[in-house]
Amino acid sequence: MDDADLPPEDSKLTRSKQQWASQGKFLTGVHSRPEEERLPPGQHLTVKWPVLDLGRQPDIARERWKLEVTGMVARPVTLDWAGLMALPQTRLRSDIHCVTSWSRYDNDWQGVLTRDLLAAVEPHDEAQAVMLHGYDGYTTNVLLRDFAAADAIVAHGWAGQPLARDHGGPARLVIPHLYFWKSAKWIRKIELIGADKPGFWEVNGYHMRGDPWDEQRYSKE
Ligand SMILES: Nc1nc2c(c(=O)[nH]1)N[C@H]1C(S)=C(S)[C@@H](COP(=O)(O)O)O[C@H]1N2
Ligand SMILES: [Mo]
Repeated sequence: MDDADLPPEDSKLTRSKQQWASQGKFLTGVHSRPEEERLPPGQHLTVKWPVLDLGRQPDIARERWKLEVTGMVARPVTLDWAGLMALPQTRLRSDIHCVTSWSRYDNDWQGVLTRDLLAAVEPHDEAQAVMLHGYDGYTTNVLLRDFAAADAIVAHGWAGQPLARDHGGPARLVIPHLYFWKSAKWIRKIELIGADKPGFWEVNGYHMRGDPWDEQRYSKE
């Protein structure tokens, strides 16, 4: 029988729609799920980009800036600005998740992928973790496999502009899949180490790994 001969309320489409309504099909399947998956548990969205640090914002001109990549590597390097620029340059977009519960979507970074840095220095097999050092004396630790994530970047540009000093310019690390305290600003030294050991916040009660999807905020759960 042709659906066009029936009253609309008995058509296949009407019956399907009634079924979808009773199942809540589009409520869970289409509308809310993508949002829930993008924002980690306990986080809220912000549009502005807050500034968080220890209160010392070093003023390092690009001409004076240097980045040491050292430790358990075959070919340690000290990059000056020209050296950083000579490495492959990448643009990518990622979200920020700060442990203080704000998240900010769609940050456009420009810089050098950590994978490209690692390819240049050739890590030893025994290297398991990385200590990141800022010009302000800040330190934070990450596992080498987190440091080497495909979207981790030493960023010198944000939204098409040079990275501002208060956000860690001339250059900072960005590791999007971990809480933002792991993303060291004013990066001065990247040190590959054997066993993982705690940096500044990790000594002060924060988690060694800091995965926002597992709410790894503090060292005591
Ligand atoms: N060198 C350095 N890096 C740092 C910090 C710092 O105090 N010094 N603070 C961390 C913390 S706790 C956060 S939340 C982010 C904040 O980066 P933003 O100021 O660009 O938002 O930087 C991280 N990296
Ligand atoms: Mo933070």
